[in-house]
Amino acid sequence: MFLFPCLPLLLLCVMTASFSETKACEDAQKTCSVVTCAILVTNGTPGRDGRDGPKGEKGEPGQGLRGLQGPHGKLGPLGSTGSPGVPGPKGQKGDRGYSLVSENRLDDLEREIRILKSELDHIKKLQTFSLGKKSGKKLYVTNGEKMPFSKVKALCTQLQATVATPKNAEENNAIQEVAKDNAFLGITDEVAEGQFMYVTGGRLAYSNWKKDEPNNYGLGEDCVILLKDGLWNDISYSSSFLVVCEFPA
Ligand code: FUC
Ligand code: CA
Repeated sequence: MFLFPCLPLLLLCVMTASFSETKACEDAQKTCSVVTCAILVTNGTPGRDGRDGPKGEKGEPGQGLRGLQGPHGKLGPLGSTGSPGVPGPKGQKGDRGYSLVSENRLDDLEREIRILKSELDHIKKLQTFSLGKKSGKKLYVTNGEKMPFSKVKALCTQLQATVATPKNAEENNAIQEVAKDNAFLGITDEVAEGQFMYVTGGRLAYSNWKKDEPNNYGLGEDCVILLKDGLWNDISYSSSFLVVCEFPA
């Protein structure tokens, strides 16, 4: 029990031993002769860590769980061209190539077309001149024949034209000059009696009826003729009158 008073001294001795200060111990021994400090100061406290050694060799792959797959690496360099593949199946027979003969024939045809176009253009000019065709005006043509209205319609349609139909006084005069006789006009009231319409469709925009006409005389009159004096009379479709066809302006 008499050791207790010396305990703090011994602790101090241990704490300072690393500095090889045996002096404190010697001092302590003077006052606490029972304790031998020699045993307590044999090993000093560990020194500080040394520097890191050289890097060791790469270890063996670990045995733990595999981590998640990392991102794709960079695109590698282009590989060398592979060997040619197996030839494909034989294709269909191609078109006949242009031989020198057919090429010359094509040139001949093109030259002929150019000449024909030029001749057609010339004939058109002669025709419009001979028929008195005026620029921007409809062309009225007659062959001098007289026939029932149904035949007049059929003939004009065949010529890609319509039956002459005056839409104003000027056109009425032009038809009168061409006809010089009673001629059918492209106007009828066959759909509704008394309601005269254009054969091409639409109600009348202009009329030039003779006095007391239209009168739907006799068994009925659904067609219209242009009289020599330029006035109109309703007439039977079965009677024969001059055919005058109208061509667009
Ligand atoms: C007048 C005309 C008729 C017919 C008859 C002979 O009555 O209105 O359309 O031409 O004459
Ligand atoms: Ca009449």
